[in-house]
Amino acid sequence: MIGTTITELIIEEQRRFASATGDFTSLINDVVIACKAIGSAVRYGKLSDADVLGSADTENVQGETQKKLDVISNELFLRRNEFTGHVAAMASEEMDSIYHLPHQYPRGKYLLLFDPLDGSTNTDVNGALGTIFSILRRPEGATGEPDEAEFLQSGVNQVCAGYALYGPSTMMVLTTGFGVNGFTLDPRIGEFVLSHPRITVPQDTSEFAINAAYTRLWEAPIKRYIDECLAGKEGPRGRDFNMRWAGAMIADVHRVLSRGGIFLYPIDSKLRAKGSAGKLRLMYEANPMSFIVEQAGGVASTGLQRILEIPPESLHQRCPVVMGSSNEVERVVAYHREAA
Ligand code: P6P
Repeated sequence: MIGTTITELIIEEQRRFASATGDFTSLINDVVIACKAIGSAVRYGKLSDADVLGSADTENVQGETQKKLDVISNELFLRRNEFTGHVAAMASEEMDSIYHLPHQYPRGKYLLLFDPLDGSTNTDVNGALGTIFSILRRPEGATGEPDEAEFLQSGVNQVCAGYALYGPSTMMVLTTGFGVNGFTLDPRIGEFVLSHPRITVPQDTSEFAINAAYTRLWEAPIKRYIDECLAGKEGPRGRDFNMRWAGAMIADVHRVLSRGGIFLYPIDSKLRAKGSAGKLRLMYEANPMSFIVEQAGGVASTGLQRILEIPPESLHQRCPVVMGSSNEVERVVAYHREAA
């Protein structure tokens, strides 16, 4: 008995729409294959003669030194999805501008955005890392070759968001707007099988995730929230808190989805001085993860507004991120309002 695969679940959801053509299901399948291939490269990288875990001699648009796996993962996503006729173009953290399909391939109705290897510095230390993807539809009436403007849609327009987590087990977690389901890769059959149906985030938590090395740079609402957590039982929260920081957003947010928690990557004085709105990227990190967290009953905010409602102005723009257990995120939002 194999259990429910991603394809079966997506087909079940597709049947809700009489007009569905199967394109969407097939696109998800192509994304799943790309994630399986990336997972394999991550898992066996050091053993392969290509030694894919080293650093490439290149930088990405973010100015970050790319790992060979960053480049390989990006290539895998492009190759798997460029010829199928389901997407009209793609956008990646690893590419300055949108990716136009080779002219001989048909254009589809979807736009695929992805961070092919989030947390790639964890490859050096055998830490967890993953792939994040987001699917938008082309704007109504759009024809011909897409341009970047077509991608600049708020997160509420996503038709699908998901991530692959390359940890002790390889998992995929995704939503198409009807809740969140988790699948575990069964290496015996090479399929992702439903293992965590209808994931929901507990409303309360005593566990926060933030990089405390930046404490001196935080703005007042964040400092207040974390200080109160650190004050523990004797402090205003009346209970002790725990802290975790995985160095990969997917790993931290997956833990939040699994047992509750609050993940924070706020803006700080150093980022502000650089004119940056945050560290994490809106289109292919914050938006897909926010869609998933909200579909699981959590809250995803910048501290000042719902992430999914941010009107994008550029493909690689960044934003502050506070997401997870609703009662804790709402408290951080309240502190921002009071400070304002
Ligand atoms: P820091 C990984 O580079 C990433 O984009 C997120 O996945 C992760 O949460 C964050 O940056 C880690 O940032 O400043 O702790 O290294």
